[in-house]
Amino acid sequence: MKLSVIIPVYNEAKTIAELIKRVKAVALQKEIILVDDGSDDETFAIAKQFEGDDFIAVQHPTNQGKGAAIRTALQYVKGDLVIIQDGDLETEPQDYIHLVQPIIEGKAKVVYGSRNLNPTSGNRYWLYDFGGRFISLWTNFLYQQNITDEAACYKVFKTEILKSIPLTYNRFEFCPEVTARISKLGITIHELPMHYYPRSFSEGKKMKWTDGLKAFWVLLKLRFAN
Ligand SMILES: Nc1nc2c(ncn2[C@@H]2O[C@H](COP(=O)(O)OP(=O)(O)OP(=O)(O)O)[C@@H](O)[C@H]2O)c(=O)[nH]1
Ligand SMILES: [Mg+2]
Repeated sequence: MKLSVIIPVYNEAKTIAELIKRVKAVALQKEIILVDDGSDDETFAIAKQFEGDDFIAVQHPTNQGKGAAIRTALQYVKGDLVIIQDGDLETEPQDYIHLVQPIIEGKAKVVYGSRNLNPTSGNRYWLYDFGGRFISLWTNFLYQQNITDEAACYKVFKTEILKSIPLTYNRFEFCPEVTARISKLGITIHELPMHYYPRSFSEGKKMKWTDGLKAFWVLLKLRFAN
């Protein structure tokens, strides 16, 4: 099975070269699709240098958001499975190898990484940690899932499933939207531990606490509407 790694990225010039090297080093059959989302820094120029058979980098002329970048990337996907990879160094791409296993073995259709199932995960800002756990409980309550980390970046899908659901939100609402729509298909989300090395705002973190409020609302809204 071939894995398509989608990297939606915005202003990550400091980390993107190292991240691409780490992703390329993962010993799986794969292709990498990077979408630069109108960065103001050198991210796209750096990414372009890695282009080759297994790697393409495309660019949005203006910043549209993570969800919009993932939608653009999906048009290029040719693999059987898709994983979302952030453009920073907070995660460990070698985790792909165990995250894809339940799908390859036919035991799951969707697998999420969980920072909370990994006791060695680094410490996050408490508000983000608490907010993330709360959003996971909210997901379980609304959608009868049993997950611990709804907002984790590593989400693996069978390509046909991800392509079959509408993705309508442009920004960080991608996570709650995809969780809600997958759940509404009756699919159980399988979770496995993932590594996490959190960065600070001064190191480039971009999510705001208000993105947590948006996630709360999107999960509620999509439970009852389309
Ligand atoms: N395409 C796109 N990606 C973005 C945008 N803003 C942030 N990103 C990317 O989204 C990813 C996640 O952003 P972060 O700020 O690191 O969020 P995070 O710290 O991983 O979030 P938590 O740890 O879950 O709180 C990074 O790879 C960013 O480059 C954007 O406007 N467009
Ligand atoms: Mg991050």
